[in-house]
Amino acid sequence: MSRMNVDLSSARNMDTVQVEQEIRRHLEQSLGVEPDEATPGDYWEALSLLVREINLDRIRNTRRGEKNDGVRRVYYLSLEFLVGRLLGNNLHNLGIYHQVEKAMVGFGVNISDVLEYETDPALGNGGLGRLAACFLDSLTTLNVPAFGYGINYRFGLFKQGFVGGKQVEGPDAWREDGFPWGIERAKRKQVVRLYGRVREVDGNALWEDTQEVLGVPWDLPVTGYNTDRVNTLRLWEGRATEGFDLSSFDAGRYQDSRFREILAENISQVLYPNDSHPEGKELRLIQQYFFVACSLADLIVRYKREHEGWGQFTAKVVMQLNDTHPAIAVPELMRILMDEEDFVFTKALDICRSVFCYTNHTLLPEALETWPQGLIARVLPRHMQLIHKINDHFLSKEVEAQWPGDHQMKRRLSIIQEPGDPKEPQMVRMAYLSVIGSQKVNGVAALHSRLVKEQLFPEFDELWPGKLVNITNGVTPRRWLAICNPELAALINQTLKGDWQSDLALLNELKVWADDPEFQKKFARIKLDNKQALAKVIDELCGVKVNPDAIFDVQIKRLHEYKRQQLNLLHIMAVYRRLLDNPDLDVPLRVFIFGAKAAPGYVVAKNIIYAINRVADRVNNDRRIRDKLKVVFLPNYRVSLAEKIIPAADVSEQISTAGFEASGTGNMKLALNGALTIGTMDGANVEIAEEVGDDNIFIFGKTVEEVSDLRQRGYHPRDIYQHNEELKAVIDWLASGDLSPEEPDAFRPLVESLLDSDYFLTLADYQSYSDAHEQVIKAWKNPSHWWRMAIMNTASMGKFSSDRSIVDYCKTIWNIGV
Ligand code: NBG
Repeated sequence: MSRMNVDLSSARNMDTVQVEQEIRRHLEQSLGVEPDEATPGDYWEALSLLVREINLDRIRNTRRGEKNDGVRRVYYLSLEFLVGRLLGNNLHNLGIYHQVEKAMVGFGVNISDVLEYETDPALGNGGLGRLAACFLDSLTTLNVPAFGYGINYRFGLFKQGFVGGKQVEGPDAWREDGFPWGIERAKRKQVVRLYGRVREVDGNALWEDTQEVLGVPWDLPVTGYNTDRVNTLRLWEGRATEGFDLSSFDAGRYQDSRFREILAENISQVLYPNDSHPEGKELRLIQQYFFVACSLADLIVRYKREHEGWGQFTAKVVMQLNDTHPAIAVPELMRILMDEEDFVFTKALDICRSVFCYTNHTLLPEALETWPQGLIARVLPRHMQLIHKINDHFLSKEVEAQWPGDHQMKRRLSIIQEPGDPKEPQMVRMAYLSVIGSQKVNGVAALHSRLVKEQLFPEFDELWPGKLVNITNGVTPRRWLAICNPELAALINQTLKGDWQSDLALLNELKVWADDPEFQKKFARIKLDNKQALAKVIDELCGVKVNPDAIFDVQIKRLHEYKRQQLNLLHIMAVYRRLLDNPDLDVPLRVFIFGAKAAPGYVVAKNIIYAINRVADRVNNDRRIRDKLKVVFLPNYRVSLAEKIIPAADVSEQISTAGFEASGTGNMKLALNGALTIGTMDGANVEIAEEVGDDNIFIFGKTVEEVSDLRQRGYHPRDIYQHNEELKAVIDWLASGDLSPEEPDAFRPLVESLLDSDYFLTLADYQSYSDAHEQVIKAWKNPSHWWRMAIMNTASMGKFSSDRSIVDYCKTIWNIGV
């Protein structure tokens, strides 16, 4: 391949002519196609190869600089990284987006068609995975030396389709057609051991008779905004060790050697599709250990290359455990330090407690991971021993010192949970292991962190004051405003001095324009353009025509009863009935837009999707209501779809039961793009309300305290149902079979869940929610008021940049100067 004509490290300075030459070079010489024959897919590939070339060059420079400086690095360990499409983001970060856009015009190709060609790497479920991706973006932007470590799943989160309104899941082989961003680094492979047994020899533990699998790294370069640094997201892929294991083959143990291959090939096959509910399967535990073992071995090699001895380890390495999924890293590092590096137990534990930090993302009891003790003992026998050792030390020394002779307390804080029923297995509480093995533990929004202290880990907070902290989540303003909403970004650029993309607090200066009629007009015009674009997407995906003048009311997030899509649905059904009762009702046009995947085994969640689709079908085809109401459920919600919906949203539904949504990040993205929140006092909504002010948000529903009061008094959803005529009517309608005559009992799971337990207090918050929607309508009817509120929302989102979150992590947790 001929050499590139420009200096790679200064891609920022490339002009349109140079960019055009480079694209041509890749088309002709990398792909062997003539520009006039090239498809958008060819252009996508040529551009991706160009960016890859630039990134590789910068990666070398970055590494060289780091080696010389002996830097402290952040390692972000996460089973999920929902990075989204990479081309647009990289071009933007490299500062050549506009040059490329112009060059493409020269080729007669529309850049958005080219960007649209890329498949989303769906390596995550939802908020937790997307947060990891925003954090990598900000780490790089802030020039923090960092690695992400995770798994290169062959199949990402399933593809969602609807058949007759019901969710069907299909495989997502996202990199089958080639993915130029990944760089395989076979030479840096690691060997991971599993199963086997532990033998004590002279006081040393030998882990023997193990099955071995290979982890091969696959690197994604992570670029940042306005920096030449390129960090690395290193994703591990499972492979069988070379060839057959002849020794076991000769011995006739063919099964054993096959087993190893099957095991290795399966490890990185699929992402578990569960959000806020762990799977508890052996393969999932193996995935966790596999990526942790590869990552630790890899970072220790890097450390040893740069430093003599272990003396500097805690100064140079910090590992963030993204939820408890990588918690097995604690005993793994103990094993390396004690069994391979001759550290004594207490010293090894000290090291763990300096290098590990743990982020908690949920309070849902069923979402807090536990593993049967017997399972860990079988898959990772040495690790189970070490967990016991950590636990014994913790209980007999640390808990004993704080609460002498308190056996109840020891039971309560033990990593090993005793079953209520002796027939049930003992369970290993991964959250406790993470807290005990870490330096700091953080929640992801102020309210959530308070509840982590008060409800989840009060004893740990008493034992180690200051260990539990809060870092409120954030989102990258590059992807979630500059790139996904270019018109709004341009308006802000014209209005503000300074670079809001690297200092989002600057948006605050927009507030002086909030009442300016001209500015409002421009802001509203941009929203309308974005809504027109989304209306096209809706027509393509759902076959429903929606009017861009309507209120676009959006709920996009995983489907879960605590997030309460069912509350939204009940209200929509009520609105429909009101319109049937009085088609002349003076209400604005409304379009309710959903996007959500349900875990394949979550019956009620799937039932809610089906109900929404059935109601949508009915509403959208009912002439009597004269298009005043439309309901659409966009299939296969994912990052790239979010980028189209968010800039077009007028209303953002953040309606979880108070105390259940740890933070939310969609709430931030939507408000940043000028949508008004209708929400409960939950997660980061509380801080959003604080920033925008009570006048610029629609808050409803029970607070955390009211929720727990109500529960204590005894909650009876049927009483509410009996006393609220409208609510009763819509639930009866759901139960009647009218919406799915061919299957009259179809909505029984949902109806029963609402009337019999209603654990998430949907009915208790219904009236307040419905009233809040009346306030939304009132505000919409006064456009200057509405656009003032919308502008105030965009202007007030400075706090929610993931750059701010990362600065907080650096200061509060990682001890890194930024
Ligand atoms: C999710 C929470 C969200 C939060 C993200 C990122 C899990 C276990 N938790 O509220 O539900 O925004 O984490 O912190 O996915």
